[in-house]
Amino acid sequence: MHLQDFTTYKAVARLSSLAQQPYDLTGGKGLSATRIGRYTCSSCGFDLLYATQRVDDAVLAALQDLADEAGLIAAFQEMKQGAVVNRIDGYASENRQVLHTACRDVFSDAPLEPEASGRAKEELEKLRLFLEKLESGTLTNAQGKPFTTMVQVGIGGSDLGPRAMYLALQGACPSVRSARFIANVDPDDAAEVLSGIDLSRTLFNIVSKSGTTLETLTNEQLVKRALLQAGLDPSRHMIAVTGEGSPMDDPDKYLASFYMFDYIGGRYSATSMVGLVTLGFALGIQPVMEFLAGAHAMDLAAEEPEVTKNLPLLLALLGIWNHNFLGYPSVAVLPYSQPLSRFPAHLQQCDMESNGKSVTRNGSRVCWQTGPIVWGEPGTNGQHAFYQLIHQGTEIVPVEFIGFRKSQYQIDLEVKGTTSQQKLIANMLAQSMALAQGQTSDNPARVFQGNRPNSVLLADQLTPKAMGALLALYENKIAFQGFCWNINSFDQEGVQLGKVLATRLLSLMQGSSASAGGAQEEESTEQALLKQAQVG
Ligand code: G6Q
Repeated sequence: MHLQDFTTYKAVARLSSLAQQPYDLTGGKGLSATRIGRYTCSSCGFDLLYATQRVDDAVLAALQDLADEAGLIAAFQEMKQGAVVNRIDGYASENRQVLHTACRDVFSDAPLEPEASGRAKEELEKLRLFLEKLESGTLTNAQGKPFTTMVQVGIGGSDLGPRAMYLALQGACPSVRSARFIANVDPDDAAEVLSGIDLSRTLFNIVSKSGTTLETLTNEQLVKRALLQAGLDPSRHMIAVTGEGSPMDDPDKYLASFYMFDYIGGRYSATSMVGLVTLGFALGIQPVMEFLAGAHAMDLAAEEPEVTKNLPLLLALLGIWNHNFLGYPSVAVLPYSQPLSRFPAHLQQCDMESNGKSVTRNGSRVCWQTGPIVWGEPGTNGQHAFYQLIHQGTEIVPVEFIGFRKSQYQIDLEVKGTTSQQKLIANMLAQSMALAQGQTSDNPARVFQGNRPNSVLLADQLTPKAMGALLALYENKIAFQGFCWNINSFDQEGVQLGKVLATRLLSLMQGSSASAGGAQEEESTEQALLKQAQVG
């Protein structure tokens, strides 16, 4: 695997010079029919229309050179084959394999990493049997009634991806069962969820890879108390997903237990049991398998060496062009699909926790930009909110639009000659054009400068298979960018310091200052803060 500084690649110098005069999208000829036809990349049911990016053939050729020089495809293949890529050379680090792709490499007899895929298959089989028991009525509540709700209790990677996937797919697979989520240690999160469900028909799915996360363990106690107060036996209403050997790995305590493994990062765990148990409960095993098949297909497509034929690699390199060469600090992911309402939040974690890094895989400080700020909201709602800045603000925000030709529920109405779905897609394409082409006017307030880079990702319908492919598309995009920037996309040291300080503050709140540094004559920063905030 290459461990080379980003700035040392020849293609980087070439791209820097091309960035002095990027392609002009404005005016009549900027977006010709030929250009729209040529700059489209299709894979796994998705079409990426990227004529609205500020690229031309010279830029695409240089991006190809960058991918080749940096050995991006080889790095991705090594990751899938089980190389220890979660590490910083010469320093203490997690020092692990990165094998979320093995969770979906379960369809052939010769998976790339047989051990990890074998374990994934075992867990899938456990899930299938568990769901069968629910279906057949072998597994019921104490009154013999079926469970109708699953509440997933987990945070970060144990919440964001699973929640986004469930919301994305609940409309695609009609079911009598549904899911809710509790993540925040804010007691109002649990209180709101608990107040709206029938506890006697609920299974709580406690999800924590480490089995030590403060928020999740606290919320586990909260739901346990709620069950006891309702006269219910918690051991009949709680299941767990955790790492092997974690403090939560206690099968006696739970009605059922599933494993996830240390080579699957939290933010990459939606296709492990962390995401699949709740999805399986709410949607059934068949959609789960289709979801995995979609993700696996995109993992295979990501091995294509030609940039313009490899959707995840192309999206990654367009992102690098906008961020490192055109200098735009953020990227907005704007799904024109209500079911994808939490997908930007998931990507925010997956991308920013992965690529928000300042040291290389050799431990030296980077001297180039790494991950961008990622944000987004569903369209068309966003159009009535923050699009003003995207069109006319001084900050240029590259946009990744995502849309589907058909709605999920297929309940629609023609009003004034068009359906709601047509209105939705017309709006998305209109935004893409407006950002790229802009508009001239005698009135300065009505000038749209244009040249605001964006791309449109389109598929037929948001099915489980499409969702799997979309998830893997972004996971692989993020991995490619991390390899290119020579950073470790798979650790998250940056979340540790806050946790340590919160523990110190909590011990002060308990009246024990021992862990805050022992007896001190002067008030510590922690004590002063608590006093000033009046929460001590
Ligand atoms: C993700 C991070 C982080 C993690 C949560 C929950 O990559 O590691 O968001 O998922 O902190 O951790 P547990 O699953 O161990 O409770």
